[in-house]
Amino acid sequence: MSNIEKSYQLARERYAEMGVDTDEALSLLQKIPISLHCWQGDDVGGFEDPERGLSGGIMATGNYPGKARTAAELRQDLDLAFSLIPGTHRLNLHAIYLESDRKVERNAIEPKHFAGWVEWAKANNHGVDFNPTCFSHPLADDGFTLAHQDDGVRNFWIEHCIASREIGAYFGRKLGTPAVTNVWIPDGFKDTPVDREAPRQRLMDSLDKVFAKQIDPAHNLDAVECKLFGLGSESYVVGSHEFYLGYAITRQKLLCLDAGHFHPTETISDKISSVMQYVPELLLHVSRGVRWDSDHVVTLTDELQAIMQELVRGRYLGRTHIGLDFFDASINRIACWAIGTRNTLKSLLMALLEPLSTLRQMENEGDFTGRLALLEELKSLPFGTVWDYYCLQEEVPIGMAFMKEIRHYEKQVLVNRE
Ligand code: RNT
Ligand code: ZN
Repeated sequence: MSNIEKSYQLARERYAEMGVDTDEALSLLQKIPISLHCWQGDDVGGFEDPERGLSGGIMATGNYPGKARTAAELRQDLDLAFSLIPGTHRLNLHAIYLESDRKVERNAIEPKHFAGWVEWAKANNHGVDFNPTCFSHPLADDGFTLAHQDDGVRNFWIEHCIASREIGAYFGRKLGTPAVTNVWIPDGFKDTPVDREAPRQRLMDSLDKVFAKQIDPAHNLDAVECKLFGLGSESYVVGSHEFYLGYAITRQKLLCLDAGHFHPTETISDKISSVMQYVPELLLHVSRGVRWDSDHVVTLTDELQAIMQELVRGRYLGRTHIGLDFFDASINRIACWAIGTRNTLKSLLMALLEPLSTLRQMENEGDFTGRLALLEELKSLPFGTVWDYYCLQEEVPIGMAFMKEIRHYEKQVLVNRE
């Protein structure tokens, strides 16, 4: 027996004393897919036009060498990232990651432009999620897309979103697992608008057109993502939280909550049990805002743990799709995926290792002292040992060993990309 296995046996006993079954927690964890966002691999560039910069009020800062320049490079990087993460996970793809020899207009994208991704996903057992790209485009340069005043521009983006849902459904059909197609648009004003209503009416109308066609939920699920502000849309964002909450409830769409899209002291963990009373399912963009929606790599913060605790305690995992959303160009991009996803899984595991029935009983009986004492004791239980054992079981690197592989890849592959 290896040291990790020996330690695990002890940890397992320690948890069992508290009524927690670590084996069961690990088998639950193994079934939870995380959707890795392709855009961490190339600073949200995409392959449509290498010259075109990122727009839409989001930004990846830094110039760490070795970003992926082609779909083949991105898939190669993703393969490494996935090999460092225990479990079987999904890929979250944006429309600008299409593959084509000639320029394809956004409103003319077709499933065939994503055939390479399907092939790769099938071969590697990844489900795929999808996103229309309503930014980094001349018709989005004035800051408006689905809520644009001009019918022509608005229709262009409606067509793009309709085409995107079809591509989501194509992934769902081909891979046997529904794609979550998430609509996020940057629309908003830098300075105080006079009319806050008209753009919202236009957005509502556009979305109804986008979603007019029924698509089998076994193939595609629609989600909408709100935001508080962006760079250049500091004063007003059309698709605010209230807007999309109402939209998702009335249309029974998935609501996407991005951890970085609220006021800095506002957390999404407390929103989950409220919105779950009204929307069918939830999409999470697990991210980390630092002072603002800065999309930092997810670390093992209190809020990350609180989010996962809510999903487990509220039994929402079956109705929640967990996706990541951050983009850091100042450090190794593959490490970003590995660190952020491993942290997301670690916090899920911590939540799965809670003696829930004891905690609930204490709370229901009004024993708040006991509840506090137990919650605090749990923090120093040998969770790390259970995690290491999980990595061993899933045949992925244990501890810092994942960085050795990244360093090696950096020397062998990434440096040659400059
Ligand atoms: C932007 C949103 C959105 C994007 C991706 C690239 O603020 O969070 O989800 O990050 O679509
Ligand atoms: Zn997001």
